[in-house]
Amino acid sequence: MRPLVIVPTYNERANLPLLLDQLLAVPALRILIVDDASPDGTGEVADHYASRNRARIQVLHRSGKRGLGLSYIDGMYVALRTDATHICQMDADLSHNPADIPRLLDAAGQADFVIGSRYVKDGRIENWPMHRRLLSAFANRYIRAITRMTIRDCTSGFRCWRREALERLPLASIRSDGYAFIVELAFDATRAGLRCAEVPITFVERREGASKLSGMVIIESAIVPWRLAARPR
Ligand SMILES: Nc1nc2c(ncn2[C@@H]2O[C@H](COP(=O)(O)OP(=O)(O)OP(=O)(O)O)[C@@H](O)[C@H]2O)c(=O)[nH]1
Ligand SMILES: [Mg+2]
Repeated sequence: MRPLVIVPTYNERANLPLLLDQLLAVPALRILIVDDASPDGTGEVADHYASRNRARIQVLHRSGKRGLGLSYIDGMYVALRTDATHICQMDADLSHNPADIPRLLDAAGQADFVIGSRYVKDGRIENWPMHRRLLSAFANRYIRAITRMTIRDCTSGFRCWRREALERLPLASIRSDGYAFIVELAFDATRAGLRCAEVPITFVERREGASKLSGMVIIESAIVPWRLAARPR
């Protein structure tokens, strides 16, 4: 197994060192950071770590804040040019625990892609205020009802793809960003007939740095499920 994890960053300077230490503790895991020229210097911190561990850490610098979705797509193209057998994705804010990655990789033995899920048995959320819990729970119900997807946590950004599964997705035609990108990717995967497994995770609210969840992101997320549902089979 040759796993690689893609980590998009925007102003995560305070979280990156601890995150990288924890990711390096996962056996054989290679790390691809995709930074959108963070004003707080996250990109330089990433470069510093990469210069000390070129075998396992790589940094993709993009010019300016151009969005989470496009960061992932660029990262996925780079990942697919390596010999990685499994390509994971996760947030940089320590909401996702690197120590869970081996469980995701394990589950990929019986599935094409695996989601670290808050909404299956034993899944948890820590330190989220009630309004964030309600928004997330509602968003998942809303998306499932409109798109008819059966995935419990379609907005989770903690995932592991078998290389062959990712290769089958129409990455070039994905148009949405933010949470909507995460949802569209899951939708395309289900439409492609890929098998999904969900493993429980404990999601912990970020302690450092600021959330990038904006009104625009929420509006896009409300519209995208309708666009997906209207797509001909
Ligand atoms: N490269 C890149 N990364 C981004 C962009 N926006 C967000 N990110 C990263 O994507 C991940 C998720 O973003 P968050 O701000 O944590 O968004 P969130 O998890 O929806 O919000 P919180 O739960 O409040 O933290 C983090 O690692 C961010 O640094 C972007 O435009 N470009
Ligand atoms: Mg977050």
